[in-house]
Amino acid sequence: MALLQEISEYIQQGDMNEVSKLTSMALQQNFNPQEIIDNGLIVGMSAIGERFKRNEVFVPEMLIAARAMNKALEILEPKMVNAKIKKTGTLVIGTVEGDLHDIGKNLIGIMFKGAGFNVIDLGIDVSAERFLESAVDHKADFVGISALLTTTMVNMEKTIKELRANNITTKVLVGGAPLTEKFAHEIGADGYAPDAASAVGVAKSLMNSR
Ligand code: B1M
Repeated sequence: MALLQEISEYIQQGDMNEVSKLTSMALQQNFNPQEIIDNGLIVGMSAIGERFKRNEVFVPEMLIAARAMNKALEILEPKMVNAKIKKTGTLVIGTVEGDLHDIGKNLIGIMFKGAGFNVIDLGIDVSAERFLESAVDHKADFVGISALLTTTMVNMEKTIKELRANNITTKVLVGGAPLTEKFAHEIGADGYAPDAASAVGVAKSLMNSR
């Protein structure tokens, strides 16, 4: 079986040890980290999501798959981040209140670190007040908010309102599978990125438009 396909299979089985071993092996075989993420890890996560929808697997299986993917990202991160790049700005990022999904948010964080940003990761289930506090404390250039549920994406607007009510003009970038550009615009976000590959580009174009 091809290596990336094998990674996807072990993600679905939630086998963290095999996923870690094969991810390291793929790096040794000169696979590009992005290729490992897109064609191995994310393929596996999407497959488990589909199986969840069909009631073939349940929350615990999704949880162990996520744990395996986060472990693989830890292995890939040093290859994607060049510590010598001059710092270009600060991003405060978190998953919105009520939402526990962190893989997409972690990937966005890695991409921003890779592009030379200082990244403050507030984790999951982050309240509007915590986003505000951290944006002020770190003089953030960007606040990044991630949501994976249709039931939690509405909480993004609450965060943006909290920032604006306190006269924080920091650019807000939103993303996550259920979002659309139209929704992002409606809730007052400055930018929307559909995936990790485009998020840094969106942020940079917002910086240039200041
Ligand atoms: Co959940 N879950 N989950 N889950 N889960 C989904 C999201 C779901 C689509 C599964 C399904 O039904 N097919 C569904 C949501 C349906 C909906 O609302 N539209 C769902 C559900 C229903 C639930 C629960 C309600 C299940 C339950 O309890 N009955 C529950 C909710 C808990 C909560 O959050 N309050 C739940 C729980 C969980 C686990 C905790 C078990 C686990 C998460 C663990 C973790 O993250 N550490 C989990 C998982 C793993 C998934 C799936 C399988 C995988 C998510 C993932 O990591 N994808 C997911 C199905 C799927 O996605 N196909 C599913 C890989 C990741 C790289 O992609 O996060 O989309 P993603 O990130 C992308 C883009 O969205 C974008 O870039 C990223 C990289 O390209 N992006 C941004 C993300 N954030 C961004 C921010 C940006 C810009 C771009 O700017 C700031």
